[in-house]
Amino acid sequence: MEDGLYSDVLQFRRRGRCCRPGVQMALLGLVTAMLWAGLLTLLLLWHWDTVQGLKRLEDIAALNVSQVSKDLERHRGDQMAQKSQAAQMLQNVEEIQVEQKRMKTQGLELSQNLDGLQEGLSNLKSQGLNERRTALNALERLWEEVAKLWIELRVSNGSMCNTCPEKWVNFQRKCYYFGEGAKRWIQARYACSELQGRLVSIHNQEEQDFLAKYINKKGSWIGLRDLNTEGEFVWMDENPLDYSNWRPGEPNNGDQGEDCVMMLGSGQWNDAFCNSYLDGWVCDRLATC
Ligand code: MMA
Ligand code: CA
Repeated sequence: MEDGLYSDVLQFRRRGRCCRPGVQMALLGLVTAMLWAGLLTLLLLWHWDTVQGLKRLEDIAALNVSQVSKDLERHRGDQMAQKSQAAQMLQNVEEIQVEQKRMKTQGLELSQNLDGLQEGLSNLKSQGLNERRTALNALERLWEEVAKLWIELRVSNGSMCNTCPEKWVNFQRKCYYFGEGAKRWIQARYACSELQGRLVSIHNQEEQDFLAKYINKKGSWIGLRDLNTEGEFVWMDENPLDYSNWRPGEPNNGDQGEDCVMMLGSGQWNDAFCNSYLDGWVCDRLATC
């Protein structure tokens, strides 16, 4: 039974060489065909694998692309919303800036108005105070005139009207106090007011002669000064300077500026530095009936 291909192979094994040349060729062709078939199968398998892989990759890529495009779409939407939000915010900021500017101008106007009002108020206040002071002065002078008239009336009815408080000296219708103790002019003025009197005003020669008799020999402050306008002397009783008894050469407004008047020991007057301390000062007030 050793015929055909099998017997050829057996013969090839036994003899070390193979069969007939036709069989040899057929064998070779068969082997070659099998090899090709194997190779082709391998190639097909490999191709199939690759195709499958590519398909998978394509699917993944398509998925990714759709995901990315979705993201992109969403992102675009977000961006648009942000853009419109930003535009809205910009508009709001602009509106706020305009409002801020308007408020600033309004604030400035208000503060200017307030300044004006405050100035007006303080003007009114000082005007009111001035008017009050003037009215009080006028009233005081009026009272003084009434008191003088009253005294004259009483004298004409036979009253003496020469009563003075203790330590005060009477002359005609007035009382005089000859104060002693070093004082500046302003301190002397205050001392007289504490005694319900005023630094003395002198209006005639008789009064001057009376005072000269009692006057402190070292000098005394009297109620005359030119504090507000240089050379314009004013009496404390506000009556005009209708009489004077200056020492020759006075008033000279000496070197430091002399705005207050003193009576020298001789009885003559001299303008002196208001802050000088004088040992004497003379007050007056109306006598009573
Ligand atoms: C003093 C002083 C002045 C006055 C002169 C006069 C030196 O100054 O009392 O008020 O005018 O004397 O010589
Ligand atoms: Ca003088």
